[in-house]
Amino acid sequence: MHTLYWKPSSGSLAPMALLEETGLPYTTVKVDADAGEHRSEAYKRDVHPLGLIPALKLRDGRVMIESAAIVAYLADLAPESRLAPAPNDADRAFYLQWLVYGAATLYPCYIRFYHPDYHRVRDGDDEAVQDLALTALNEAWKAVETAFADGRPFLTGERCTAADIYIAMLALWHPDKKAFKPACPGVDRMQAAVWQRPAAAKALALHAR
Ligand SMILES: N[C@@H](CCC(=O)N[C@@H](CS)C(=O)NCC(=O)O)C(=O)O
Repeated sequence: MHTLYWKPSSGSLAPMALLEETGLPYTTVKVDADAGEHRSEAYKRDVHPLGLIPALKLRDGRVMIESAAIVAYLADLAPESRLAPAPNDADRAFYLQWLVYGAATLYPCYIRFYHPDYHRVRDGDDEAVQDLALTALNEAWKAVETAFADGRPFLTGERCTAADIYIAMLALWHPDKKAFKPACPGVDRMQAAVWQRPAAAKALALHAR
């Protein structure tokens, strides 16, 4: 049995959606971030060394971190869910590309935007940090939109993969939904399709505050 450490409105959404989609048995630990539980020495020692969410305790008791890695791991663990192209499928290259792009390029823009204090060098920096983060975020989303130029419903083609679920989570966090929709219509259609899936929708409902 896996155990997901999660909190509402956070990067545990995609891992939980994967657990729901795959039907793998799991339990959850809801981290009381408002009380600072994730910053405790015990949490950093036993769960996440940086005091972040999510984390996944594996069946053997070890704990893995990094939301995209958790998503990829779960998709591979349940091949019958067909959420990960097989290693010998050329789509696998782009599946991995978008998963890692989400984690390495989009996610950090959000952290800069929503936590300008983490990047503050001097008092009064926050607005400039947020402006730069939003510009970088919108540039980064433009690149994702190119995947949908041929009208395909999902990032790698006709089938929803774990990368779509991950990117759909990140699309939800955009601070300007009104501007995002017309700027990235392909991403917007894809994310709406992801959240219509009953299993993903269950995780989304739990993550709403
Ligand atoms: N690279 C990490 C980032 C995780 C992360 O930044 N999580 C945020 C929530 S979305 C968090 O735990 N923030 C708590 C804090 O900053 O105190 C991953 O993808 O798992």
